[in-house]
Amino acid sequence: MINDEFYMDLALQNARSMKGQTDPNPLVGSVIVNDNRIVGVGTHLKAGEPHAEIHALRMAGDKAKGGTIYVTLEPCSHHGRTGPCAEAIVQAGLKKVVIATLDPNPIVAGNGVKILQDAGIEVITGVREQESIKMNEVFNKYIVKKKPFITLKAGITLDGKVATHTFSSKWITSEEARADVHQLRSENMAILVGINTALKDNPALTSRIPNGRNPIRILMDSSLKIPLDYNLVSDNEAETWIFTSKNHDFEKRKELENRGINIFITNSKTSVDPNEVVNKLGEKGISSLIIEGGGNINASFFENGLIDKVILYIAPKLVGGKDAPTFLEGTGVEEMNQAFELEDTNIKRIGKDFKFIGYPKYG
Ligand code: AOF
Ligand code: ZN
Repeated sequence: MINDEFYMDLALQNARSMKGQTDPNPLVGSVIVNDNRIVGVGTHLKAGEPHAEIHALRMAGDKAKGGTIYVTLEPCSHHGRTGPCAEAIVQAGLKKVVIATLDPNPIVAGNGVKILQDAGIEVITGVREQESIKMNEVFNKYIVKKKPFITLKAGITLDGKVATHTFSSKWITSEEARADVHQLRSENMAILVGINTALKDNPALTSRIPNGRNPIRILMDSSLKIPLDYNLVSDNEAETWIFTSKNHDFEKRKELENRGINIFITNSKTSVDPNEVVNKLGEKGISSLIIEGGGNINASFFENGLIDKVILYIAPKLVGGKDAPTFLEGTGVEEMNQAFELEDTNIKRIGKDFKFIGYPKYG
């Protein structure tokens, strides 16, 4: 049936297909309907470019007048890199605006709706609200906290291992699951590993799929142990930023900087505090980050309450061995009732493997 949900679904679907190319801006879609006909469709494509509503209004031209516009996010009210969409909607003579969810951006948050209502336009909010909120989980966190939305990703066996006791790890999951990981990388602005993983695997951390976008590679390396011929610092495939401690190797730092590697010196003399890394990335405009680090890095992000989402690719394999590394190490919690619980969970088959998604519940 053609109803508000039908048009909002269309706007949501268009918005979703831009995943990975609008950040740090949100995914936003818009549809204009007049006399039961779609007269304009618009989707936000890239930060700095016109917002979804503007594309739709341009397509509709005169046919927007007296019509209804569907938008997955409250039209903006501010003069940013582009003009306020709420005013453009008023000017175009729309009669009704249907919104999925309000914009959490503090400079908009309800002001867009106010502009529309003050101009006498009928405004309906909450159509497909949960879908829109979920679609913009990254933006919703970043715009309020100015910190990246952090996804912990690991490919594991059924017994939670990331390698055998001899450290053999290629490959745990199937090709299909690995392709999905490359998609995930291209949807995130940055990807982080610790020096132990870098030394063990010499990863490139690039997105090897057609049209894949490489995230910025973040390495936590307190003494700058990364060998100069390793991929992260020699392949020039993507930017690499290294977070180190005050007591790093100064000569090595110069060599790395000469190669265009960005070095951030954190406050500790011996280690790198994940909180400092995350705060700095937020300041630098990084809205999404995947952690693909070994068990200790993963544990330290978890223990600091920094993980927003967990994605596990689980291969139906068992390797056993008490010394085989798992994806979450550190000391671990003491009592079962202190376990990190995941909620809003979902699991689906992907090739021979399973993709598990869950959101840690803190506190
Ligand atoms: C909309 N429609 O399609 C988008 C919106 O830097 P600017 O000017 O692009 O502004 C970015 C902010 O505008 C962003 O943080 C969010 O609040 C809103 N994004 N709003 O009405 C859109 N992309
Ligand atoms: Zn706008």
